[in-house]
Amino acid sequence: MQREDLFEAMARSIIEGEADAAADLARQAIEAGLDPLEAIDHGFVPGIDHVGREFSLENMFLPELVLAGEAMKAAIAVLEPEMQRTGAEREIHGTVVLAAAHGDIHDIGKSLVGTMLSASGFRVFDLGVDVPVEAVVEKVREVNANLVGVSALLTTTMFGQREVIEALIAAGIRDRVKVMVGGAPVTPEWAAEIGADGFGEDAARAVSLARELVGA
Ligand code: HCB
Repeated sequence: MQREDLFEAMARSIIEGEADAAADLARQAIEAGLDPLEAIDHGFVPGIDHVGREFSLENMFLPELVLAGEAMKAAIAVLEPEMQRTGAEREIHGTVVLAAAHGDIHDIGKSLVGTMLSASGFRVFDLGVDVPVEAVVEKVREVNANLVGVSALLTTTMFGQREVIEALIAAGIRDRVKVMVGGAPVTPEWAAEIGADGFGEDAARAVSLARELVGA
């Protein structure tokens, strides 16, 4: 299959919520020697973005959103070991605590950022989704993290990113840790407004930002 056809089929597998087809196309991408992140960004992400748009226009509904999310995860599960393998580095650049803001259960993008960071030489502690602010602060202390990544996909949960920063300040450890934020509704302006150290537009940019923030 040609590259563009493969990308199109990937997007379609997500739109149709076909997890098996998505996983199969991910395997084809690996066999064709495609960069896994390129397959995600040019193949699968356009599919999930389409679903998001149709959902907001009420042309698609929650069950379709769920199926699309599952298909996305199936594709990433196939590509993940390949990302780890191709990015494997020995030197540890820093320790990152990752979390989806409290109230937010979207984990696809955050997990992708975690995979890419760990493949790029960061020790990653992914606390998962709907994470209370206190749990982030506690983990930062416990593992002596020098970077925190907070993901938010909802306009309502973005405020949780600000709360994490406020809690780090209240705990007296804000100066020891850099904070990067990301997620579909997040902008560089929002990051600046809440006092974050940076905004990661996608997984690749989150990795370069992380390196920059820890001076690696
Ligand atoms: Co969800 N959802 N959803 N959803 N969902 C969104 C986010 C909407 C924008 C769809 C829409 O209306 N257009 C919308 C939010 C609207 C808003 O707030 N303005 C929405 C809604 C409304 C909801 C529910 C409220 C629906 C309902 O129940 N009625 C509900 C909320 C549940 C909750 O969190 N409390 C809900 C549920 C779901 C699922 C469970 C069905 C499913 C998630 C499955 C899962 O994650 N396991 C889902 C999905 C799949 C989406 C869309 C379609 C895709 C999200 C996604 O995975 N994108 C999304 C629409 C969209 O964003 N296009 C829609 C792909 C990843 C790769 O991109 O942006 O997440 P990403 O991550 C990037 C990037 O942002 C950055 O790097 C990542 C990798 O490249 N990044 C970081 C992310 N985090 C970072 C942290 C850092 O430190 C640095 C960089």
